[in-house]
Order: sequence, then C-alpha cells, then structure tokens
Amino acid sequence: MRLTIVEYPNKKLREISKEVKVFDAKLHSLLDSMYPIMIDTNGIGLAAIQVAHPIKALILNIPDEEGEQPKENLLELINPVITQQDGETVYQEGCLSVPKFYEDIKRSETLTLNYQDRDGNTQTLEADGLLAIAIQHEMDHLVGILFIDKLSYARRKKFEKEYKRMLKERKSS
Ligand code: Y12
Ligand code: CO
Repeated sequence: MRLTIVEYPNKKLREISKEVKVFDAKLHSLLDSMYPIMIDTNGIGLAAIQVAHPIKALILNIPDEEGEQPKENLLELINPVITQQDGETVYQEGCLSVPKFYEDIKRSETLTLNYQDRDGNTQTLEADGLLAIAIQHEMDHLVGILFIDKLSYARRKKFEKEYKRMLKERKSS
C-alpha cells in the first residue's frame, strides 16, 4: 500500500478516527505499510489518520538504550482506551505531521491501556517514560488533536508564524 504523511495544516488531521471492527488483511496491509514510512522518516509513533486512514489504529517503536528500533519492539495498538493515568511529566515532542517543530508538552507520567492487537485480541499495557508520552500523543491524533493545540496562545502564534515561513521556504527551494 502506498502511503504519504499528511502534514499540518491539512484538515484531514482533524478527523475523528472510527473504531476498527474488522481485523482483516486490509488492516494488516495498512499496518505493514505504516511501519517502513515511520522508520524511514525517523519516527517513533504514527497514527493511521497521519497517512489519511481515519481508523483507531496506531503504531509505536520506542528506541532502546542503544537508540535502535528493532521490529520486535513494534507495538500496534487498535482501539486503545486509557483506563488509568497518573502523575505529570513534560517532554519535548515532535510529530511527523508537523515537521521540524518540537515543543514542551505536559502529559500524564504513567498510564494503563486496553487495546486490541492486529488480530482483535484484547490486551492490557502499563506504560511510563517515553512510551507513555508517545501513546498519549498518538491517541490525541485519533480525536483530531495535535500537540501544537496544547501550546499557550502566545507560543501557538509564534509557532504559526514560524511554520508558515518554513512552508514558504520549502516551496521555493
Ligand atoms: C515524544 C516524541 C515523539 C512523539 C510522537 C511521535 N513523533 C515522531 O515520531 C516524530 C518524529 C519526527 C521525525 C522527523 O524527522 C524526519 O521527518 C526525517 C521530523 O522532521 C524534522 O524534524 C525535519 C519531525 C518529527 C511523542 C512524544
Ligand atoms: Co503526531
């Protein structure tokens, strides 16, 4: 499946993703095609809506201590629901749909999650650290929220100005 990353300010990113009800070859093909595009663009997380598929599916591959992202560590989360969250942490986040921008964002520090795997089996996951942060970031995509929506009014205005300039420069080069 040929996929391209949808970038801000494309309105597609504001769509609410639909629950996955059928765990078939089409879903597997989408997940399989999301992995190389995430790795090739140095990503650690990607939601299906970021490749224009508005379904509640996301993939994550958090780098290990060596900074490697072996495929065995790939997580595929379908229909994720956070059942518990605790604490507070701030991390400088980036997003493949908002290239070149990184911002400090406040999130819960730990969480417990129910989700389905690619075959529809229900799973539970406890997460902390970068995994917990990335899960929250990717789950926001499923409801049309981007990390830049969490900025203060002043910071968001500054971002919009800089982002516009970046898009203009990219177009002219
Ligand atoms: C913390 C950190 C990240 C997340 C969510 C997942 N975000 C990403 O995977 C973002 C990756 C990213 C990679 C980029 O590099 C390329 O496109 C080659 C990038 O682009 C540039 O900076 C040029 C931007 C973002 C949650 C929590
Ligand atoms: Co993102």
